[in-house]
Amino acid sequence: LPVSRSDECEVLRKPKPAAPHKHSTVGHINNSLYVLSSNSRVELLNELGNGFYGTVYKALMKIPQGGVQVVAAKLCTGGIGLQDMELEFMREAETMQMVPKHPNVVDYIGYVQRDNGCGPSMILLEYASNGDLLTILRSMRHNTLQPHDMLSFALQVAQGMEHISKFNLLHRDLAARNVLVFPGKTCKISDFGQARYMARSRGEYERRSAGPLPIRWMAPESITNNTYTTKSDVWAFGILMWEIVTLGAVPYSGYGGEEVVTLVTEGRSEALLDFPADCNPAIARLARECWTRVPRDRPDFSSLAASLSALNVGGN
Ligand code: ACK
Repeated sequence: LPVSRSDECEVLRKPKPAAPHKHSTVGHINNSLYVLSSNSRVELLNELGNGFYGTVYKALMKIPQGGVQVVAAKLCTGGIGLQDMELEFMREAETMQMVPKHPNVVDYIGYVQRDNGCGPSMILLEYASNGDLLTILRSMRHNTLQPHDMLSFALQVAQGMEHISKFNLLHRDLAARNVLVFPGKTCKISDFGQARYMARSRGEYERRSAGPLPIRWMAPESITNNTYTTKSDVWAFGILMWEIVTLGAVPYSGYGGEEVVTLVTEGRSEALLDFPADCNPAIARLARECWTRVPRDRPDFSSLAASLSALNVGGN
C-alpha cells in the first residue's frame, strides 16, 4: 500500500541540545584544489525529491579539466535555523569525505560552500538513475521480484555496511529509503546525514541533538538510552531485510510512534513483523538474529555478509 513518507521519521521527544562542534571547511571537487566560489559551475536540472535539508536535483557538473559529469546535487535550503542546518550539512559532507570508496556506498564527489550568503550549499554525489530502494520495492508489487534479487539487495547493503563499520562509522538511519539503486541493480548506501564516528574507546555514540527519529528502524537501546553502536545499525538492517521481503511494507503499520516505542522496548515488536509465506526462511532467520535484544548477541555485518553471500551462491 502506498504510504506517506512522513510516516518514516517521527518526533517523539527532544534530546538535549547539540554541543557545538568544530568543523573544518571543505569546498573542493574531486579532491583537487579547484574551489567553486559560486554555483555557476554546477547546472541544476530537474528536481529529484526532497530530503531533510532541502531539495535534491539532478545536475551537470562542469569539470575544470573539461567535460561534464551527471551528479546529484543536494541543496541545503532549509528555512528555520539555517545556520545550524548548514553546520549539520557540512558535517554530512565531511563524514562522507572520510569514507573510502566502496562499490556499495554512494560516491561523494564534493561540497560546494555557500557563497557569502548567496545561493545554497550543495553536496554533490554520484547520480543514481534508478532512485531509492523503497520506491523500487514498492513498484515491484505489480511485477515479480526474483528471490535472488532480494538476496542480492540484502547482500549488497550488508557489504556496504561492513565497509563503513570498519571505519567506526555508524549510519544511524539505515532503511530502504536511504539505499540508492543504480543500473545493474547495484545498491549503494546513501544519506549520511545522521552518520557519526564512534569514540574508539567507548565503541558507542550518545545522541544529544534534537530532531525526528526513525523510530521504526531503531533498536531498543537507542530508544531507551540514546546509545548507538554498530549493533544498532544491525537491528536496522534486520528491518531493512524485512522491507525487502515485504516489498516495502511499513514496519508496525497500524501502530503510532509512541505505541512502537512501547512495543520495541518491551520486546513485543518482533511478533508484529510477519514474513511472507514464500520468503526465504534463511533471510527471516537472519533478520530475527538482528533483532536479538542484547546488542552483542546480534551478528556483525561481516558475518551477515558472509551468510547472505553463501545463500546467494547457493541460490544461483
Ligand atoms: O526516491 P528518490 O528519487 O531518491 O527521491 C529521493 C530524494 O532525492 C530525496 O532524498 C533522491 N536522491 C538522493 N540522492 C540521490 C542520488 N545520489 N541520485 C539520485 N537520486 C537521489 C532520492
